[in-house]
Amino acid sequence: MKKIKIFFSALAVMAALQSCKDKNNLEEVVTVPEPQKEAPANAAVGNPDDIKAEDAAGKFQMVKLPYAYDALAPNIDAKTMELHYSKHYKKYTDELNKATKGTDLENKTIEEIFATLDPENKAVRNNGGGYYNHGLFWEIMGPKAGGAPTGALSEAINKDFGSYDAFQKLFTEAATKQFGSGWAWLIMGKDGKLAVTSTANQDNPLMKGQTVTGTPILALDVWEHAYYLNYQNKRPNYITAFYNVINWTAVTKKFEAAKAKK
Ligand code: MN3
Repeated sequence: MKKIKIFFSALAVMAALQSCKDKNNLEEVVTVPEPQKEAPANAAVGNPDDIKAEDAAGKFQMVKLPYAYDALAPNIDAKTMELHYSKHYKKYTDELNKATKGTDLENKTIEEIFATLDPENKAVRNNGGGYYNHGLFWEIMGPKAGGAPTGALSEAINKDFGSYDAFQKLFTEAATKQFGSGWAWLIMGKDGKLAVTSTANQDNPLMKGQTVTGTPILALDVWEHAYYLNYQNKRPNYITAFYNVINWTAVTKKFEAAKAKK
């Protein structure tokens, strides 16, 4: 009988402890939510597929981001990608639609617009550049990418620069030395040869009046908005990280398309 009593007492204590524990758990669940503090610094905020040009019937629509905002981390963090795509890129697209709507430019492709560009038309120059440059930038990056190109592109790089390392040195220099905002490019010139160049602001090598012209096949955005959240003033570190996310398969497609037009 004594044994049974002790057994039941023990059960009662355990039940009391359990209920106490449950209360504590409940309290934790209720008081815990402070998601802002808990979330990792580079947490993605949204889905790129939800972002569309303001003017759904506009001539220029956003290129679909072919991966999630956090797919390029840690090389390019999710928050930077989210802001860059959903705010900056969207703004260029919206402003380009506004600047071309009802004009004869509305009937031209973006490449045709650049070929006959009036450099004084700042709205089309800046927003058209921003629209095209970013569209290419999204396409030539990807997760599980990087390394060096292969096949015909690799051969062309070796022929026109001497080696992949020599190309990379030139491209890094162009991206590093571009003063202020701009872009670094790998292009195919009219002569069919590859070349490295850089442009200021949202200009690009397709625009009439640029010192070096050609068809872009690789682009790197060196505006501070492209790296400042993660790299602050250390642009060289961002450039180094960019090589880890170059989708050489996509770049090779751009290269083949440029070659086919020659
Ligand atoms: Mn940008």
